Amino acid sequence: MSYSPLQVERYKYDPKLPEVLKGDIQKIGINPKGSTTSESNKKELSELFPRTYGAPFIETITLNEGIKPASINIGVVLSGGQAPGGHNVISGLFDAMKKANPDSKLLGFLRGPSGILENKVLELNADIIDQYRNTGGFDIIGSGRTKLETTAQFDICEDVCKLRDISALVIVGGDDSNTNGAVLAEYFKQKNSEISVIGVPKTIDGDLKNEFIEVSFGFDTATKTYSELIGNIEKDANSAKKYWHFIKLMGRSASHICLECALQTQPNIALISEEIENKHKSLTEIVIDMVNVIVKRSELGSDFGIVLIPEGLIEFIPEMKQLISELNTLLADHEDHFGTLHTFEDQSRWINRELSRDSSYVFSTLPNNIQRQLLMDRDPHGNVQVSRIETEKLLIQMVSSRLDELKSEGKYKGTFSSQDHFFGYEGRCAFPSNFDADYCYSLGYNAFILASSKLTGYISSIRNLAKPVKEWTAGGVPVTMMMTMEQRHGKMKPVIKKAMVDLQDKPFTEFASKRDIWALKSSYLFPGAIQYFGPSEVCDTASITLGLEGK
Ligand code: FBP
Repeated sequence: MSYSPLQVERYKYDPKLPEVLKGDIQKIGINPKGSTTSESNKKELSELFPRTYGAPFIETITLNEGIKPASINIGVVLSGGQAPGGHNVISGLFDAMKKANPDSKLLGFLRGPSGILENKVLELNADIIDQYRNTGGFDIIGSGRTKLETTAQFDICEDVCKLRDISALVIVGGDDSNTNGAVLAEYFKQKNSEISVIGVPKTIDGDLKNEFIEVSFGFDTATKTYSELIGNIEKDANSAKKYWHFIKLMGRSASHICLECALQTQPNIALISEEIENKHKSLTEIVIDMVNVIVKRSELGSDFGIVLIPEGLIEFIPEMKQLISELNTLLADHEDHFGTLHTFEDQSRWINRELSRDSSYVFSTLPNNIQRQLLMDRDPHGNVQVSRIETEKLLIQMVSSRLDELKSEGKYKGTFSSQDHFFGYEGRCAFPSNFDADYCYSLGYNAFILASSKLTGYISSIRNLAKPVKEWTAGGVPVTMMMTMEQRHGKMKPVIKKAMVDLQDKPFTEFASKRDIWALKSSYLFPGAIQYFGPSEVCDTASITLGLEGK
């Protein structure tokens, strides 16, 4: 095996722990603080989770007396998309459990939750862990998107845990995986099984956050990686002065990534889906706004610029949302018939007949490539895969034809040349920033404290993150406390509410107060590559969003 020089140096990095987790592990314990309730749907949730609802909020504290924990086996699983820092969650968990009792074992389920169902396990020892410390990716045990949600699956989980003598399961995942983890915890309790389930908040998207989870891990590194790339493109654009770069950024529905990258790089235009939905902006209006900026910049002598587009934009534009919803229903209800239509022409003729008048019109106005993308394979839930719709190209095409019209009317004299980009996978497996390395290590370390205290249905929570690491606090939050009921696929389900960009909160208002200046002037900021060694203000600072939210 050969390693890059940076990988060798990162192996030596000793992640910082908050003061409260630093002491003798046998003296670190928990301080339960009264019972809790969910923010809404208290009755429904307390009925759905009779054994875990209302569990106390937990603070991790230093005890006066030490207790030597018995050895335990813990199972760990990585669920969903990769996010930088996952390996440090595992190494933090491993180090804590080995310090507490060297006979304890950490068992990694392979390739995500399906690893539990298929009983595929790798025992993680020091030699393996050491190869993955402070590195990106989830390749230590792999990840997957299988959902654990049926009773039959829960029974297999229980059998496999019993077979492996596992007394705690640590699920590293996003809102869905943590919700399912809480349902599993409730099920285990109902069956009088003592296996505890502890979650760890992961997703680059940044939408798993609330009063108790300040940020999901991976957001910091992913946004810094994208911002480096955007800054480089800004430099290029400002040097060549000939291209408009349309950059789509991953992040699924919420625009947190796009907003953070905009704050870090000060582009000319950044679209925020939540604002577009709030203002009911149509696709045409979005294009007109963009064209206005392009024309004004051109009049100032700048036929170049940077546009940031959130991945989920298309679903927030009212007429597109309606079209997508009709398409999803049509393709689900007439799957067999649709499968017999082999050419795109036949498909679009049939679609146009079946859609409502408004949606049929919207569909007909879209460029051919976008129409094709809208008819592509659905995801496992029967929904169009929005991340595969090339919104950046759609906007370029629409902006370009509007500019042609203006040119023919003598209202635009510039030249419009464009480049499109999509940054997503590029940021999901970067070496975790020092922030994510420290945060994830602490989350994993703390997950051990919660698991060994026999808590279940909790999520590991490290807070006060805008402060230096030593001031971070640690504890556990009952997952039911973060839940609400939402309609999913026609049924009311318990879910952890996804955090969307709050248009009243500082990250957005700060952006909104500056964007008109950024639109016309080239006020680009060049964050450069993530720095792992050097002055703390360059290496250790958290995201701008976290700082502005000031939690
Ligand atoms: P998670 O929510 O599972 O963390 O995944 C986030 C994400 O990176 C989204 O930003 C993106 O839309 C999606 O995963 C892509 O999924 P896939 O890796 O399956 O292509």
